[in-house]
Amino acid sequence: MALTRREFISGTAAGAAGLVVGGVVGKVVGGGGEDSAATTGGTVTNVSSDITAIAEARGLEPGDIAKAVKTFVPGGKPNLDEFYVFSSGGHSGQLMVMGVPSMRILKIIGVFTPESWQGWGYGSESDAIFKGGTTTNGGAVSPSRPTLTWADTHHPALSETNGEYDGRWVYIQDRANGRIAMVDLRDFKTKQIYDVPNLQSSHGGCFVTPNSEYVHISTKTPTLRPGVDPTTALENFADSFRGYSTFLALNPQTGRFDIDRSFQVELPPYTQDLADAGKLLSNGWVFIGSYNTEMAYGGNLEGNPPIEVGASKADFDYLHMVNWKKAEEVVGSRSVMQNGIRVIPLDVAVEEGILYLAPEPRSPHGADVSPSGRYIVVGGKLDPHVTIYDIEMIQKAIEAEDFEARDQFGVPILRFDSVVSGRVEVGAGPLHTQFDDKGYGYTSLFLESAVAKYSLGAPDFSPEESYKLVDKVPVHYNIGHLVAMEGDTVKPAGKYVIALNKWSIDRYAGIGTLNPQNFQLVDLTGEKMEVLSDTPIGMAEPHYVQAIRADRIKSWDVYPPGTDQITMEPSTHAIAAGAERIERNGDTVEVYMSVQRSNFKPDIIRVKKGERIVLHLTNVEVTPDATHGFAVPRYNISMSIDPGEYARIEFVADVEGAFAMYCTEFCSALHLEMQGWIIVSPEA
Ligand code: RUQ
Ligand code: CUA
Repeated sequence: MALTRREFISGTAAGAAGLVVGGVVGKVVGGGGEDSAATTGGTVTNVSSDITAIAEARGLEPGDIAKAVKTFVPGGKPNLDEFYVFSSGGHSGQLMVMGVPSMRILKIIGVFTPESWQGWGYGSESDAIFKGGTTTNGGAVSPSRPTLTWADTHHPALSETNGEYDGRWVYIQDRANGRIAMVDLRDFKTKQIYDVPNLQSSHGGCFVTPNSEYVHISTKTPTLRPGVDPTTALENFADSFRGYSTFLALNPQTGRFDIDRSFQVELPPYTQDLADAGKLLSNGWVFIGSYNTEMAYGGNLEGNPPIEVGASKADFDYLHMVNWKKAEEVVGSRSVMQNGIRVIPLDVAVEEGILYLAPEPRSPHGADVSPSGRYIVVGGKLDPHVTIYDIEMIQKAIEAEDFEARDQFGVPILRFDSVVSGRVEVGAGPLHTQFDDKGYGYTSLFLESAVAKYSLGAPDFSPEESYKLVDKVPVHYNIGHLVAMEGDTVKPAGKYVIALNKWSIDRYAGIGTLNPQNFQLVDLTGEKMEVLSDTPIGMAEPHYVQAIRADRIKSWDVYPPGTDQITMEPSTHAIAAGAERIERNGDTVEVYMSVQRSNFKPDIIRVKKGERIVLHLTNVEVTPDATHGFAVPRYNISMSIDPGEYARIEFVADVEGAFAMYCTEFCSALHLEMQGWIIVSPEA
């Protein structure tokens, strides 16, 4: 039946398309109606059931079909992704979220680097987070490049309660600049970037203590001590530099850093590497690997050996053991303030029994604590073994003062034999270790490109069964980290390991000279480990990943009305529909704007050149996913206002003209019409 022109405009078509009709916001649902069952998770209609014929035609092996079925997650069945993976975004500065086993990328969260989809760093209050994340805490910043807008993110850490992930917050560190960021998992957005004092760079972070008391982050390359002239600092390395182990206290309600309760322990100027927080039996300790205890500083054009040669001279470097419970007791009376944080000096740390060392063989990397907290597994890049330290032996050795020596800074070095309970020959280039629910360790083998599986010690295995290599699976080139499901907690889930491979030569269709990284999903449920799938990661080099059971995350669908994304509280500047207005105060023009399908109200803002515009935008929608963008051409402004969200932007209208502001999300059939004007007239 044909509609009249009038009927068409006022009714049927508009309703189906989700327009605003008579003030009622229609909801856009599905869109395809009955005939789109195949895309909405209903009965599959068109796919031929002759699986073998399809496989043959595509050149697939029979085994590929089982792998496909094990990992396929059809649209509309999100619960088939049993785990979320939080992956570092490497030098993209971001954090990536994926589902497991589908390995589909769900989101790339803007953290240290501007991200225009989320309006992160393009004009909203997020600009203040970037600015606040660039201080002189970790050393001066070049005045010609005053805001740090990237990071080399390595190690994400999920918050924990009783040693299990609680799905509340995730932290991620910046290896390049010694910073750390906090992301709230209610909305999957960054809330805080903190420039950690005395850390120019960092590696031993982030790692959360079992009840999220602290998040740990320590130096990578040691930092120049305050007041030292850099000219001769390298030649006087031992006196000029120091490392720092940082315990950032977390606010138990908000997850944010509480600097007043935080502290650092000063460390020798070795290159401190990866760390891990103790748990259960080792709760109260943090373990940090190190290399370059030779303190080599290079100078290959000045007649010195290159750093990698100087740093590999000794057979052993030192595993650092930091007793943070002890540090907590003495920090009030025995610390000094240094760049805004309490620091326990190195000699005090030694005197108070806060810091110990133990030898670790041949270019160590990785220091991973087993679920019971008993074992600390260290890989030696130039040694085919993993070395397994036992906290019970460590504690006895400390009590008995069973030291082989002290280093040149006076730190006691425990005897290797009195703290190591086992070594397993796993293969070439062991790096990082993860754990399953049955007492096994899984270590990545960088040189061999494989994952090794082996038994740890008691209580899961008898002495005869302990420390035995039981399986190995080849992965693609150059695996760095790996992650097992909840493999950092006191109750790992087993099931899968993901291998994070650095190279992807020959794996994917050519995309020019820079290839993606390659994540391989490994099945742990069978008798032998088996690679199930490859996923290209075309966004820099992820290092570490944590995997959490999906049902632990309780994220919001929509914000409570008027929520400020930064504070996560309702903003006093948020408005309800109907309260839109423009207020003038001197040369400031404050605009209270509502945002909903399909308009901005007000949609015209008139100012004089040089006036300051403060825009308070409230998305007054309550429909999940009804996000609107807000972009202003030529002003470098891009914002995202999710349903219920309040967002604020302040800028000087310093360019004259008529600027067509518009919504960047295709939000409704009249999305294109969701636009307006900022008119900047010549100065009065
Ligand atoms: S580190 S593999 Cu931060 Cu091993 Cu990268
Ligand atoms: Cu709102 Cu497009």
